[in-house]
Amino acid sequence: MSFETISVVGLGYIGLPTAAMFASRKKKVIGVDVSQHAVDTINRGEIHIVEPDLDMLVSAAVQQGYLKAVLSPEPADAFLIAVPTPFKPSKEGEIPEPDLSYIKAASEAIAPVLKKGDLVILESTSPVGATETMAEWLSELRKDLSFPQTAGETADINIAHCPERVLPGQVVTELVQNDRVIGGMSKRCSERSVELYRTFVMGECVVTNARTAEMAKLTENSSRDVQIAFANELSIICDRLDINVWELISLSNRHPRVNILQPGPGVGGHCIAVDPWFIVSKTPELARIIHTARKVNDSKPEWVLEKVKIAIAEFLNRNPSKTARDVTITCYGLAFKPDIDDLRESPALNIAEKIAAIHSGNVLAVEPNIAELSIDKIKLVTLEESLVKADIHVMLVDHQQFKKIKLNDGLIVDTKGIW
Ligand code: SAJ
Repeated sequence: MSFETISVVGLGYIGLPTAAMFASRKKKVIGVDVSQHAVDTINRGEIHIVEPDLDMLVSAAVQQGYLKAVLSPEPADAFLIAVPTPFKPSKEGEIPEPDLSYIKAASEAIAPVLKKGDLVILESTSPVGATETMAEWLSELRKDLSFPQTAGETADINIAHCPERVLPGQVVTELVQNDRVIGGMSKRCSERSVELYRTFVMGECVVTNARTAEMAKLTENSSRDVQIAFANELSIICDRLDINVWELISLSNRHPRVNILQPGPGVGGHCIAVDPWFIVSKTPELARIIHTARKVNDSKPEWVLEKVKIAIAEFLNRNPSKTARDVTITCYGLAFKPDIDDLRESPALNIAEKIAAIHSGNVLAVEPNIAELSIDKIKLVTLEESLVKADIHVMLVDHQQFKKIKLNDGLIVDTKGIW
């Protein structure tokens, strides 16, 4: 049975591009989101998130009648769930637990419209076992249908986990080009999922089971987190030993089997700083390196703050007639990584806020990718203005615009090694 109508539940950074991609291949796509604003914006052919080339794709899909957004699910042949999986609030020092409430809500929303032959795919990054849990929720709600956990290959509803793995900023290209991990709850579930993704995926669709697919996604992001933690730890060691860590890494990376990543102010975004916790919370006594890496990366902003305090003391030492009130500090970059405008879960923003909280003088920020900033005590300025006014320059994000700067005076705290 082929897929005439495809429903994507959750129209965020992953769901909306995926919906638009199916629509661009002339599939009828029903996007579902709980946000009226998102639904209205998409139905006007516009987008509510920032991602290169997505605006054109969505506008064309809506205009040609292949994509529409709605608040509650309608019948379809395949349902892709792409809702957030954050973690639950936890106390300082506790291991955060994943919050599956959005997946549960999505399951409850689609259950009434499911029919025999439908395929349900969980795309949200999930702890191991979440796909089976979702299948249980659905079977509880639809006792008239059979599901793969009991009916296997003959199930009325097929279920798979196919994690999204695209890089923010390159979503449109990576959705098509990347290989796809397809974790069906049965062979048939995998086969049907491959058939669905083949609609637009040019990369290979590699089949496994649901639990391995869940763990594969968590492993990819944890691997990156551990490698960045190694670089961050090196940067702290090198600072103590008076060695330039960037020179050190570039020398070590000349070895044919060494490939160290880059240190920075910490790890941000909604994925790499979150997903490793899904492994740690499942197997806390076993996930020792993954847990330590999280702690190393999470503690880096505090270390940077200490460096800024030392720079303030150094400035006052050099200028005995001045007080802290007279010292102007600029933070260069607030986004969670270079050349994007996304400030969510950003270590750079976190450091800027911490500086503003402890410093009695002016705190400026240069962030070329945003037009306004409404944070108490931090004033958004142009690069030129900062270069004239700042006494201490804190480099937090290596945006293109900052790489060309030549600083003539002022103290520098450079977390990215570009000055
Ligand atoms: N970072 C460093 N040093 C580095 C590389 C990155 O400090 O050498 C920092 C960045 O500045 C940023 C954070 O790590 O704060 C994460 O950035 P990223 O570019 O490594 O990754 P994300 O979070 O934008 O996207 C990741 C990707 N995963 C992998 O590369 C394994 C992407 O493919 C996933 O789809 C995405 O997570 C996701 O949605 O899970």
